[in-house]
Amino acid sequence: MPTLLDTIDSPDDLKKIPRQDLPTLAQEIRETIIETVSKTGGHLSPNLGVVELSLAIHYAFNSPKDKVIWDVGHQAYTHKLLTGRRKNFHTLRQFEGITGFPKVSESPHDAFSTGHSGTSIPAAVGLACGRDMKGEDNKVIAVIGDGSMTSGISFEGLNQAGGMKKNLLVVLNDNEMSISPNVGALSSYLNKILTGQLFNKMKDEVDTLLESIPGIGKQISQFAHRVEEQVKGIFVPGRIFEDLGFVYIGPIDGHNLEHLLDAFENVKKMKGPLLVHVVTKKGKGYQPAEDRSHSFHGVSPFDVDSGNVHKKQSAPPSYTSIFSKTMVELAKSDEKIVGITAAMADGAGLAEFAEIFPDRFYDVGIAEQHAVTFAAGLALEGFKPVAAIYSTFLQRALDQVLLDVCLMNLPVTFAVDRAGIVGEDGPTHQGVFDLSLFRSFPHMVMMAPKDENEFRHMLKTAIDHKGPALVRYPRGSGLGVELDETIETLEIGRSEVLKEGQTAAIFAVGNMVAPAYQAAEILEQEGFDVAVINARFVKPLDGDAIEKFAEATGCIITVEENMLQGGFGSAVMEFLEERNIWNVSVKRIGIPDQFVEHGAPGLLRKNYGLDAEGIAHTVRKTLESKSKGLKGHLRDLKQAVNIQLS
Ligand SMILES: Cc1ncc(C[n+]2csc(CCOP(=O)(O)OP(=O)(O)O)c2C)c(N)n1
Repeated sequence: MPTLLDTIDSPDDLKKIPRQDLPTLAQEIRETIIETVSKTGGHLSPNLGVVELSLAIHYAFNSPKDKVIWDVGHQAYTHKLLTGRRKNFHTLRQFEGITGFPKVSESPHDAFSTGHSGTSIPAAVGLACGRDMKGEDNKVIAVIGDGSMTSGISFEGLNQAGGMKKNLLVVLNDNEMSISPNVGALSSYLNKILTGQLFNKMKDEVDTLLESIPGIGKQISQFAHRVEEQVKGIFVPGRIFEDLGFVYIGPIDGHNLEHLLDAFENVKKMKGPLLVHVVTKKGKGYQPAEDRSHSFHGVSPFDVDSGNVHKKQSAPPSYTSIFSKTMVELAKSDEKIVGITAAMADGAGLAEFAEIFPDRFYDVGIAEQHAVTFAAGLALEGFKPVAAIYSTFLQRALDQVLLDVCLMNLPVTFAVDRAGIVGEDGPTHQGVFDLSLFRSFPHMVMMAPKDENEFRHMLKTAIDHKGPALVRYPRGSGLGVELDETIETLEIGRSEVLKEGQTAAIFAVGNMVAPAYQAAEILEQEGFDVAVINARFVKPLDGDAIEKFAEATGCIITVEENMLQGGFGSAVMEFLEERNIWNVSVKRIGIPDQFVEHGAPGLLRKNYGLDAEGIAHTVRKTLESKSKGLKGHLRDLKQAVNIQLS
C-alpha cells in the first residue's frame, strides 16, 4: 500500500493531505531520512528536528512563489522530499545525485543556495526588496537556527529588515544547540525565554519600579499581580527582536503541527518584519540522535538499530585528531598558546584542549570574522592564538586575516582543517581556495604537510613563528606514519627532496605529495626519471630548489589540491618569471576554474587527475609535448641553417 509520502511530488500534493494525517506523514518522513542517511551519511539530527516545521511551512505557504531560505541548508531534507526530490532521495550527497544542501540549480523550490551559516536573513531581505521593487506580493521566509543566529551577518540582516520595516518572516529554529551546545549571550537570552526566567526577571524589575513610586506604587504592583496573565502580554519575551523592529511570536512547540499551522496561518495575514520563535529537539524521533545530537549532526553511514557508525577498517588517525593531540602537547610546555574555535570545537579538534585548558580556550560562536580579530587582540597581549577554522569557513574572514593580523604582522596561527577536496558536502564546503586567497597577503607564511608527522612539526613552526602563519591540512586520515617523539620547528621556506630525477621534477603540496611520489614510481617503470619534491611551504617558496630543478630537468610539474588560479603552481610560475628563467616547461595540476561538486573525495580526485595515475598521465603528456616542441625547434633551426648555407 502506498504511504502518504509516496503521493507527494510537490507542495500542492502535500496540501491535499488532511491536517489530521500530517503526524503520520511526519513519521514516514523521519523513517525515510533515517533509512537514507544511515546509508549515505549526512546531517541527521538537524533534519530530524525540523520535520514538523518543514511540513507546516510547506502546508501554510506556497513555494516556489513564496520563497523559503534554509540557513546553512543542512536541515533541508524534508523540504527536498516535499519538493519533487523524493524519488531520487536515495542518491543524497552522492556524485551526480541530489545535493545535501539547497541549490538553486537543483530545484525552483530552493530559493537560495546555502551551506554557510547566517546567509538566510540577508538573502531574504534582498529577495523582499527585489519583490517590492517589482511590485509582487509573495512571502519571503528565512528559517534559521539559534546557532546561526549568532553569526554577525544575521544581525546585519535583522538590522536592515527591521529598519526598513520589510515584509518578511524569520523562523528561528531554537534547539539550544549549534553543533555543540550553543554559546554566548544571545544563547543565554533565548534560553531564558524558554525557561520563563526572562518573564520573571522583567516582572521583578517592573515590580521594583512600581513599588518605588511614592504613595500608589505598591497598590499598582498588587493589582498587576492579580492580572498576571495580561501582564505577561506586556512583557514580550522576544524583546530583543521587538526592539530591532520585528513582531515576535512564540515560543511555539516546533513538534506540535497544530500550533505551528495556526501560527503560520495567522502570520500570513500580518505585515512587516515578523519573527516566529520555534522550539525543537535536535535528533527528534531517533533515540541515538536525541541522546547524542552532536555526533549525529553530520554522521557517516551507521547501523539504524544500534546507532553505531560503521567502522572503517583500521584507518590511521585523522589530521584533526593529530592536531588535537599536538595542541595539547605543545600547550603543556607553552602557556601562551590559546585555542580558538568558531563553534567547531569537536570538528576542528579543540575539544580535548578545551577540557585540559579551559582558561585558554574560546568558542566564539559561528563568528569566523570575529574569531580572527579576537585572535589579533590576544596576540597583541602577548599570547600565541591558534585559530582552528576549516578552510571553507576561513573564507569569511579574509579582511580580518589581511588587515587585523597580517598588516600588524601578528603571531596568529591559522590551523586550516578540511583543506582541499572535502567531498559529499559539495561546493560550499570544498576547501580549495585558501592557497590562492591568502598567498597574496604580505607577512603570511603558508605550509602544508605531506603526512601527519610533518604536520606536528609544522604546527610548532607556525606557533613559534613571530608573524602570521597558516597550516592547511586535509579532511580524513593521515598516512599512518610513525610520529617523531620530539616536535621540532622547520626551516621556513625550505622544501624537501624526496626523490632525485633528471627528466622532470614534480613539486607537490601537502596531501598531493604521496600520490606524486607514486606517480614518479609508475613513471620510473616506464623509463622516466622524475624527481619529487615536497614543497612544504607555499609561501615563502623554496626558490633555490625550483631554480635547481628547473635547470637540471627543464620540466616542472606542480600538484596541489587547490584552485589553479593563484595557487602554488602560479606562485612557481611567478617565481620563474621574476628570476628570468625561461628555458623550462611548467605544467600545473590542480582544480580548474569551476566549483567542485559533491561526491566521494576519491572519485573527485580521480576526475581532476589528482591521483597517482592522473599525475603520471599529466607528466607523460607534458614530456611528450615538450619533446614535440623541442623537435619543432630543431626542425626550425635546421631549416634556418640550410637557408643560410644555400
Ligand atoms: C560560516 C559557517 N561556519 C561554520 C559552519 C559549520 N556549521 C554547520 S551547521 C552549524 C551549527 C548550526 O547551528 P544552528 O544554526 O543552531 O542549526 P542546528 O544544526 O542546530 O539545526 C555549524 C557551526 C557553517 N556552516 N558556516
